[in-house]
Amino acid sequence: MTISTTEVINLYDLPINELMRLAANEHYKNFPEGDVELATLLSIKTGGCPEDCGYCPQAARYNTGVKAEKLMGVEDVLAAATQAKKAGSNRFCMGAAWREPKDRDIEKVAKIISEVKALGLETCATLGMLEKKHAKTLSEAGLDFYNHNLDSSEDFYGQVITTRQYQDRLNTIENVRETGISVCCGGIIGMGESRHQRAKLLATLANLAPYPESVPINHLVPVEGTPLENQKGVEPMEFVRTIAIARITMPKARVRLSAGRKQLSKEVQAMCFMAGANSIFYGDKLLTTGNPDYKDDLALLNELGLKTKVVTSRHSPVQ
Ligand code: SAM
Ligand code: DTB
Ligand code: SF4
Repeated sequence: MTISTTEVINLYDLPINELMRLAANEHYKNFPEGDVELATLLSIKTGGCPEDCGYCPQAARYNTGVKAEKLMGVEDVLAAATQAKKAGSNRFCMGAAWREPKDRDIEKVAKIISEVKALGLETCATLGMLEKKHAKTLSEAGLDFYNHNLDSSEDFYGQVITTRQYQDRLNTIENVRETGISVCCGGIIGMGESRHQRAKLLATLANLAPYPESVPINHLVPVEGTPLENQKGVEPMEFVRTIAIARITMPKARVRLSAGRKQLSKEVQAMCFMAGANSIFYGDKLLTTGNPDYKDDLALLNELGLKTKVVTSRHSPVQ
């Protein structure tokens, strides 16, 4: 069943108590445990990216102070993954600042993935555009999820990114799907888009067939040196509404309260969990910018009485 932008707009326009009730119903129906998934990020290849994404500190063309580095070695990645596992993380997400990986990059990343997987963590990678043959290699290496965000509605995309087309993103998502890897796909809120454009992004995500298993909702982190450095973002309640609508329109997905949590109060984060968010990025760093301290996150979840997701991996956990 497809969802129209108008239907999403109508959800945005609901009184907050009605919107939250609809979201809470879907949340309870599909996730009766009410647990929160913890996903830890690691930038395995930082900076020097040829793309021009207006929000991104890793684009080579902007002066953001992020230095270009080479792909990390397996041992260093494994050390970070082991730490994440010890801290209770469920999923290890590896990010690379590439437009698209080359054959030799895929070989190296495949090796990294199989070793991280062997630690008993779910694996996720975000490496830019992906050809089908590369997706297949990653799938065979044990990749559980591929993150590739649509980021905005199609009609806003060109205002933020000119070095690729929206259709390129959709093609990669299709290539990933076809190899059996689960899709992690969401967007960024607060880049200067209208509510109508936010609604359009949510409708596009919900109408992917099937919709993504993981939906990261990022709030823009304005980074000095990027074209969006002075962008004001959205009111916190608009962000909460967006999370609630993601829950209603993609009821079985893990909706992740993603980048931008450092700018959100504990109370707004709590409202996001009540609106149906059931995943967070967990660890002191996102890719290049900060994230709340993991001890503070555990304290917040504890204060709210929220359980964290139990690891169900078939692999033996690290001692
Ligand atoms: N290069 C790959 C790509 O673009 O798909 C993977 C890495 S890229 C950094 C992954 C995602 O990070 C982007 O799609 C975007 O959603 C998010 N992101 C990057 N910079 C951000 C920022 N300043 N604020 C919020 N989200 C951001
Ligand atoms: C996603 O949706 N958000 C993450 C992850 N997927 C790769 C990245 C956020 C990056 C924020 C800016 C930075 O730390 O560089
Ligand atoms: Fe490169 Fe990804 Fe950053 Fe865009 S978002 S500049 S593709 S690392």
